[in-house]
Amino acid sequence: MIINDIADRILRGVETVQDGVNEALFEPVIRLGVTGLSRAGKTVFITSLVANLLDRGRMPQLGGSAAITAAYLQPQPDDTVARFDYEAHLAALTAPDPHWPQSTRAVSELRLSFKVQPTGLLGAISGPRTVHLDIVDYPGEWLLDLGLMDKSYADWSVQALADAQARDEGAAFLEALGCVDAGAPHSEPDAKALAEPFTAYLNAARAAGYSDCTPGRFLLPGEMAGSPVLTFAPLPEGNAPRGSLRREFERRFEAYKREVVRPFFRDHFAKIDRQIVLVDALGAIHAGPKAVEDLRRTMADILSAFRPGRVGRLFALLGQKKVERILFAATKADHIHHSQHARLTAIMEALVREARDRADYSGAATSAMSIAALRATVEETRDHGGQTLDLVRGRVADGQGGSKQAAFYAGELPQDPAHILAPARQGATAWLGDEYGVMQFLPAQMTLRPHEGPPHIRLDRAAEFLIGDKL
Ligand SMILES: Nc1nc2c(ncn2[C@@H]2O[C@H](COP(=O)(O)OP(=O)(O)O)[C@@H](O)[C@H]2O)c(=O)[nH]1
Ligand SMILES: [Mg+2]
Repeated sequence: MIINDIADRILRGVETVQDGVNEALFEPVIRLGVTGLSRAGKTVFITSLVANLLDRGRMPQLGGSAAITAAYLQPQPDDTVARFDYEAHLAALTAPDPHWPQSTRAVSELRLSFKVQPTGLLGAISGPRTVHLDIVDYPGEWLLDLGLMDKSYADWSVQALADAQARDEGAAFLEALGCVDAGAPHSEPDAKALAEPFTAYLNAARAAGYSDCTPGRFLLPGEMAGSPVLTFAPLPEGNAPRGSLRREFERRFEAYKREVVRPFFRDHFAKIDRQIVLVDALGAIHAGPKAVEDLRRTMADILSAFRPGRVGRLFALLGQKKVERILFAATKADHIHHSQHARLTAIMEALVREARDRADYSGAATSAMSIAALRATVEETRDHGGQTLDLVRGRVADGQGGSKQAAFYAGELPQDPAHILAPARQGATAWLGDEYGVMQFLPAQMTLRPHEGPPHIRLDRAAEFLIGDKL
């Protein structure tokens, strides 16, 4: 263990020195983390961002883009991380019958390189320089796991059981809990009899719109499915004699932190310079006040993962870059008419402000925006019983394998974000008055002109915030 650690540090040390030299002297590297819970829109975001950085005709707000003379894909620096399958995802979105890309559930990476012609005095004396953008896609579920690092099994159990009690989806797991004596000697069937309903509960809670469903790897197990490190559950306080189920679960919880959370931190999270967190805020609003309240809590958890002091304390040995900018972006803004965008942004801003306060966060610059990585709708205004309604129209599945056009009114977001956030905090179970809908649009058919990427909403502003200063 210790020898491993030292070897690890030496390796990283070497790497860091090299990185440092490369960056200072030759070619700066920006590592952009893209995260969000599953289905938040990471894959679509990266695909459209890359397409729009390669062909910059739709990126007027990316200030530095004027200086970019060329952009191209290159082999990524990390040989053991999956490559983000950009070509396949773009082909899905731009096919004659476009469809959303397949969902992916692990880390992937892509390197985009720019030739940038410096302007002004520097431009006159130096040639173009190269800037690398390494985009790293990782599940938000893993990010939330970082919060487990400073929790003991007992602390985590208290919180996890309270969550299960507060959510309807927790009932079956709590019932199973009543049937097992955790102080009795551990047997694997007993362990499974708890871990299985617990995992099912986490998945159901996630599907119902709850954001905080740790441990995240229970939702996205990959090749660890069925292993002991994913076969445990929270237990109420009680005696834990040697060899008991409680003792074994505690041990597995510690193994989860050591074998799952820590490597993620070291190999991916610690190297990020800039971060975008994609949030399906419209989806949470649609799911109801409890989901919004959960999102509010989760955003504070996410920010505290980036808190410099905290990470320093826990992982001082592992080396951590300072994240300089974090953007919280409400995705899928093409589901609502642009007259509502400012309101959606205001809700995101309120959430971020609260998260900063709650997490007592001072560090990276943070910002909030509403974006659509891929615009799938057009806007339309219709008369409806003497009232004008601002709608969006797009392709939806017709239920027979084909598609048809449908217009949709999502409901009106309140001018004052408090009208969403306050009832959520006060434990309301449904919105008063307006209900908010979400529709599943398919990507629109598109014909791209030369030098233009796919249509989007404010993707250029997002890019400007994240990397504009480095171009
Ligand atoms: N209308 C619209 N839908 C989107 C957009 N981005 C994502 N989606 C929807 O969200 C789903 C999940 O997106 P994906 O990028 O796969 O999410 P990931 O799990 O975070 O990688 C897609 O299949 C689309 O249905 C967008 O910009 N506009
Ligand atoms: Mg994905």
